Amino acid sequence: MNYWNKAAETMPREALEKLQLDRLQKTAQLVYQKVPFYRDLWSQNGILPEDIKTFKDFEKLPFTTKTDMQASYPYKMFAVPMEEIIRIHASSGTTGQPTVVGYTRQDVETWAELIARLLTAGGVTKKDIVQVSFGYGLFTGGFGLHYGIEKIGAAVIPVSSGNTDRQLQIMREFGSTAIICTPSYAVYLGEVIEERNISRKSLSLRVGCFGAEPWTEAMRVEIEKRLNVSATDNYGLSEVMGPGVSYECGEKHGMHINEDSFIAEIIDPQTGQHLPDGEYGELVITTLNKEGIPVIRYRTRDITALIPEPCPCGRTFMRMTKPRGRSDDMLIIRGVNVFPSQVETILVEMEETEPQYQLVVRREGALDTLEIKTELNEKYFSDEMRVMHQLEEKIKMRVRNALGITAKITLVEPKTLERSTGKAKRVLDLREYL
Ligand code: DLL
Repeated sequence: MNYWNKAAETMPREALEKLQLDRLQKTAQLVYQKVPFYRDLWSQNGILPEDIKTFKDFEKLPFTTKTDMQASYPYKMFAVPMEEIIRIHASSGTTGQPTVVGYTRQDVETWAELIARLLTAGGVTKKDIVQVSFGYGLFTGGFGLHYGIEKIGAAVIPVSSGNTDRQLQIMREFGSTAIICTPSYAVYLGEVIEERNISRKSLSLRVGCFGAEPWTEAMRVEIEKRLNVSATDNYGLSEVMGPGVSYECGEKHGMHINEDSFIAEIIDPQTGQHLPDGEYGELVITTLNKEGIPVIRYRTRDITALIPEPCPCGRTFMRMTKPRGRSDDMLIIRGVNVFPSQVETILVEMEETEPQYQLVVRREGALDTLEIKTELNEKYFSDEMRVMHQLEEKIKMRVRNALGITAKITLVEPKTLERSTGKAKRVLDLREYL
């Protein structure tokens, strides 16, 4: 079994829970003493850090939200003086004010360790040449992965995002054996490889570690085929670290949460109450060894479920399912909850369409409407309106059967929907809220 840190990754649950409680108590003391936000919030609720003696006590702590992080812009959540901070990143801020995060030297070291685990689990070894096509910058993807790759001793190519022809030239001429990017960019790379008639033999790729956005099992099959790699998923978010929160092993069935560094909880997003293992809800994360910005019970807005069964790989860290998307990405169309990933599964499984799509939501009168734009596979293109219409009807039926809603299907020509070199934008919500 390919572990990076066998002792940590296969620690017996009892020892792991003891370690978690110990680290939690230290983190609670730290934030209470150093971060006014927590001291004020806990005081209002009559809580002292020494009250946390068990995991049940922990559940009394108030949640931290994205809004709290934004209100602390830029440095008010930091638990150490600036002289201890050696790196600053920020979330993209697509939903309002960006959140700024700071890392101490120890945080950067811990981060590299957690990334080394995900790379190793995904099949990367020191012999690999790893092309990082995540953006290097305030986004945590590029630099986050970079230090973990160096830690395991592989050769990192920090090409960053963009310029697809150059990416492919480097991939071929430098002999990249591993690729790190978003799954949507991986699909695009595959598409351009085909378009340029680049022979698979001229490429040395064998593994791909993808993350930073939701993607389906159907998309994995597509990427593995197009890039000729073994593809694994990994998850994280800037507010609690960046990449490195959870990662798939060779089983490719759920992502192991680095539980020596994080406590994961699943709550009902409406009531805030815990949900039983296996039920989908909002993921809440507490950091256990962060120094720069420790966070307590951070509401990620990501919808996932915990998989309590032990994994055949031997890791004892609990797994989470692939997130379905963020609770704020969930569309409610005429009362029906729709995640873009559900549409993705339908489209990717159909031969007639390419794995490229966009969902457009409008309000017409009092009704919400959903339009699904998807690209036609070249082979199925027809000049006959009737044939195209039949195909649209076929997709419409599948969507209706799977999701219970009627959508307008628009087939567009191959390669006409916008490609992203980072996170794909799948939803265009044109509803006006009065
Ligand atoms: O996307 C960190 C990251 C970089 C993770 C590289 C993995 C690889 P943010 O930009 O703060 O950080 O965005 C975090 O992206 O709350 C999820 O909604 C989504 N997300 C991240 N990874 C996955 C994944 C990085 N594997 C937000 N599956 C999170 C589904 C993901 N969604």
